Amino acid sequence: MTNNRYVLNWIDEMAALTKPDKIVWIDGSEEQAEALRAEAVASGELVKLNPELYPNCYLHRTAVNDVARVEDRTFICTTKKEDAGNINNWMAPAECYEKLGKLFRGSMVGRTMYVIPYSMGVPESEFAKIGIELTDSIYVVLNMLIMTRAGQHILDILGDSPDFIKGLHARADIDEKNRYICHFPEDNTIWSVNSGYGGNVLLGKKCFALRIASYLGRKEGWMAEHMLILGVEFPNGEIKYVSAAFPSACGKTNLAMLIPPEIFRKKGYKVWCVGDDIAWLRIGKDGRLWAVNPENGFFGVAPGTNEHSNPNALAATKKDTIFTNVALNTDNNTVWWEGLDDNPPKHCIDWKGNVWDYTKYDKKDKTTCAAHPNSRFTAPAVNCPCVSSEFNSTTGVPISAIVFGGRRAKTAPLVYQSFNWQHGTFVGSIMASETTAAAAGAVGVVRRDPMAMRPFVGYNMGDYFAHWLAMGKRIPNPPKIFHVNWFRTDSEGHFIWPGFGDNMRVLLWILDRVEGKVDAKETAIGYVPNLDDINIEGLNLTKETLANLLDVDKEAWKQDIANIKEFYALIGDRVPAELYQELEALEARLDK
Ligand code: OXD
Ligand code: MN
Repeated sequence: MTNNRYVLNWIDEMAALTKPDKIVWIDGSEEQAEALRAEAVASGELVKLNPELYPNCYLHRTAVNDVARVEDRTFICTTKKEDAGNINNWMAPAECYEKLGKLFRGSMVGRTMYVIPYSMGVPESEFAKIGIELTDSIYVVLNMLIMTRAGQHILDILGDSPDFIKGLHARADIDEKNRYICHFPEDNTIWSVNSGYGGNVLLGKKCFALRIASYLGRKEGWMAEHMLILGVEFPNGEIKYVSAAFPSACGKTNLAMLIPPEIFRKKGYKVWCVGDDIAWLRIGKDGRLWAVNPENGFFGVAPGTNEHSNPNALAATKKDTIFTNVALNTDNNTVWWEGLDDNPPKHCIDWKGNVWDYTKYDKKDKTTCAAHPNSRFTAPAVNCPCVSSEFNSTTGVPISAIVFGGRRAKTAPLVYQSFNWQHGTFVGSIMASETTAAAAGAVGVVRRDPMAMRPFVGYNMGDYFAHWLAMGKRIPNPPKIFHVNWFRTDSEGHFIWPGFGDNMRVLLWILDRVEGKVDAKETAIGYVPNLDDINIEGLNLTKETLANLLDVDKEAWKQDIANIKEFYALIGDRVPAELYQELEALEARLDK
């Protein structure tokens, strides 16, 4: 425990509000975690899986109304509305404390309040930041023990300092009409109520490591980004690191754990995963940008994860993992999800807890799914066969390239390089994804998602762009910035690029560019590869098809411009003038 009066006073205050029957401090020991697992199994909160096939693995089902992050119920509570900006929902702090205070009041009567001291980042590292989460959910405790570094040692490191993020979570009634995920960046505080779903309640993740951290990063001169971090190892043993931002459902975890195609593996190329979701970046003493993954585990989407798409992620889930909302195979007490294999279990309980009839399963109809489409695994990073040896490094890894990406059927080529940091910031600011025929709803609807941070920036998006520009001026040796699009389609709507492991071919071009090893073609949008510089050996893809993948369709881009202008206008008057200059320059180049 601790004598830290800031911690103790705050816990007293929160306990007086929520009125738990008892308070339990999470010490990080295996004995305590095991006792909590047993308690959760006894109460039905967790199902223990087959200990031979899935040692120390558990299944949890959330309420059916509580299966995803809730952007419309997520608020940034700054004193001034304009500091939260137009893209975020805003509530005045006093109003929000009052409103949520009513929901928290007495919410833990008859329950236990768990105190979880945790660090985002290796605690000994300069990057690290401490948080304490108070929660009435054992599921949250056990997930936080996987996703963060948690326990008594964090309190010891905190000592008497008031410098920690205060997180309060109560399940309350899981009432979706009163569900709130609220951030008070000026008070280092997060309040989350009426949810039990990971993204809303594991407060170290999106709430702290992105929303609060992005605010702190701006104040303190560093960056918190929705980025994976990977290392490409060359046959000579040298490793170059890349960070990449993609909107949800664009294969971030798959890219982070990529297995190179055989022709590259044979030559000795490897890919190492440092992180699959969040990067904290700081300028190093050597003038480069260095990154750490502040998390300690993966909270990955299960459906679609299989031996082909991501064997590394699958391997990571084979022990010490908590599954959420996947299906339970009752023949052998294991888990299943759509896309794991083509053998749906004959005897199965679906994610809602009902008996599931595999004969009624229709791949095209999501309502017949056994696992929820957003079902998850929470797995320790150390379980991943390709986890980087730098995963626990206190200094992080030096980033050579930043990659932005989206899901665009026509507009964006397979890959292009920005002209410089300012232009690269512009490229990130106009990131977008389109809905495809595979998803329900209208096809081709563009959602702008700057740097994949639209749901995660803890302040005004215009100020966030300005922070990117300001960082660029301060980094003596900045990474080069690229954009990729794995999702270009042909006239029949089929994906042209094979993706997955073959994305290695694009990563290698990117790193060749960083090293100045290859020239490129200057186009209106940036530098595009010369045809011979992307290795397509062993691929069933002609040079002509590659040319199509790399083609810049000026008309499609001109149509995009109007949409970008509308989006900038929506963000409002804090969009930096430099980005409007980049937009004008792009328009002029397209008209040439
Ligand atoms: C996530 C997300 O859960 O981005 O990582 O939605
Ligand atoms: Mn994410």
